[in-house]
Formats: sequence, structure tokens, C-alpha cells
Amino acid sequence: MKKLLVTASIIALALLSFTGCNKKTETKSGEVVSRQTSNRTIKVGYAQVGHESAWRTANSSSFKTTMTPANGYDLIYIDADGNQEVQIAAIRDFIAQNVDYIVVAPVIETGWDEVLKEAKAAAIPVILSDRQMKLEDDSLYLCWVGGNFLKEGRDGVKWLEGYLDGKGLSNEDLNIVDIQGTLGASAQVGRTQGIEEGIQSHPNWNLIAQKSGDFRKDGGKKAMEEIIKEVGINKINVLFAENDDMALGAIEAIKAAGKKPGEDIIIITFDAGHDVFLSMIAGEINCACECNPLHGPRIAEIIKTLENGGSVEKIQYVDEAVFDQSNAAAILPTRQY
Ligand code: GYE
Repeated sequence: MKKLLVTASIIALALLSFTGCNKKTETKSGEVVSRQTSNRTIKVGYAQVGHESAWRTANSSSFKTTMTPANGYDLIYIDADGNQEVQIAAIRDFIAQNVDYIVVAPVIETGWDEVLKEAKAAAIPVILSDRQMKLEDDSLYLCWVGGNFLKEGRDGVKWLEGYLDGKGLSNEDLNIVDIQGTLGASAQVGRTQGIEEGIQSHPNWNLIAQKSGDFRKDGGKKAMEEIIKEVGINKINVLFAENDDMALGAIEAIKAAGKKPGEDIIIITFDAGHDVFLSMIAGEINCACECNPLHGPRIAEIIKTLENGGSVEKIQYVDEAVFDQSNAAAILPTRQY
């Protein structure tokens, strides 16, 4: 993985950013470092996506329980309820309040250049958490930490290959439906690419429906109801649900249509939260590809490193595993979310 060597412009930004008791300087290698000259409260503005899923709730609480006054933080937390405009307004407000760091979990990938330029002009470092941004200039943010969504999607495909192989079904025709996350969110983009690659490389796999459920339980249920109406429940062999909440919503629609989730329809989901472990144990979900939401301590660690004069890697992927019915009961007691 590439070591973070932040460009001169960010360094200039960083040099300006601490007029109080903290100073940022540039090393010979060009890394951004900061020198803490006294203890201070660090003011962080966090522009959160919303509260659409259990994953998001766990993510929010990991920030709120980490960035406390007792730990030396003043956290300004904004829940944008899935609205990019609200996030942009929140970032502008953080700039006006002259926070020390801005953290953003961007609802979608595009449309951030302007406001990040404003943060840069105000010399406030921006850290991305969870989803990524597509920017014309990557020096507009300091670093990103989150899950590898394309790998997660590919992991789901690999699991399905192994499962079919184990059952001697690899050569059977397979009809797959994909319930997608919020369109344009990097978690959707990566996971959708993963399953689409899988469809491409298996001539006997057919993608018979693809619809967004916006990463919400009711969205997953509605998308599944519509798909069942369009293609007929008997045609569906596999549900690829791009997060847990949508899988759990879709299960309600599958049951209402008289089928057994996990038996009549193979279900693969993403996040691997507590409720999905219970569903795997109950036999209703087959596979969960993990996406770890506990970014609060990771971002705090990054900030601490910067405050202590260290450097951080630009792109930081979190390790993630794949679980299924064979190990769900044994693993559940070890889960933190
Ligand atoms: O999978 C989903 C949430 O961006 C990784 O957003 C995150 C996704 C997560 O709503 O449950």
C-alpha cells in the first residue's frame, strides 16, 4: 500500500491550520506532520450519511463513544439523513466554526470538489471515512479509511462459487437478483461491480433483476416485492443484497410470497451485523460478507498520529472476513456489532 506523501498544497494548508497551541510542519520527505505543543481539545466535525442501517448506527456510535470530551474531543456530529446537500451545508458550517478536522462519510461519490476546495482554503484537513469520493484532485482530502467494497462483492461471488461447487450445482443455470444500495455510493458501486463481474465470468449465471433499496430495510422489502411481481418468485435462485438491512427486508417479501429464504433462495448479504448472524443461525441467510463499521477509533488514531507529528497512509482498507451458516453460531459471541 502506498505511503501517504501529501502534496505541497496540503502541506501549505496544514501549516496554516493550527494557529493556536498546535503547529503543523513538513518533513524532508514531504509528509504532513503535526507537532503538539500542548494538550488541547480537538474539535472534529463529522458529516455522517444518515441512519439508514444497523451498520450506520454502529458507525455513529463508534464516533460518539470515542470522540468524547473525556478523550479530549469536541465532536460536532451531523446526521444528513441521506441528503448530500445537508452534508455540504454541514461541511460549510464546520469551516465557519473553524474545526480542527473535518470527517466526511460521503453519501455518494461525486459532487464534492467545490466544498472541499473551501475546506482547503480554510486550511482544515479533511478525512474521509467509510465511503470514498471521486475528486478532480485527491489532495483535497488527507486520507480515507473504510471497507474494500469491490473485494466484498468479489468475496460474495467466490462464496457462491464454493457453495454451488459443494452441492454439485456449478453447471446449473442460476437466476440472480441484485438489490443495490444507494446508487452512486461507493459501497454500492463496488459491490455491484463484484456481482456483475461474477455474472460476466459465469455464462450460466443470469442477472434477472437489479433494483436499489437505498440500503434501508423497507427499501429492500419494496425492491424484492417489485422484483417478485416482475419476474415471478419461482424464477429466483439467488438474492445478492448489498447490505444486511435490505436482505432482512427482502426476506419478509420472500416469506410473504410463500418461499423459504436460505433454502428456496440463496441469500448473500453485506455488513454481517448481529441480526444477520441470527438469521444465518436460523438458516434464512446463507452468507454474510463483513463490512466493519467501527471507524471512530481508527479516525481518532489517525488524528492522534497527526497531532504527534506522524504521517498516515492515504488509503486505509479495513480487514474483513466472510461468514456463513457453517461458522455463524461459533463466531456470533465474538462480534462487536
Ligand atoms: O454497508 C450499509 C450502510 O457505506 C459501508 O452503508 C457503508 C454501507 C453499509 O448503510 O449498511
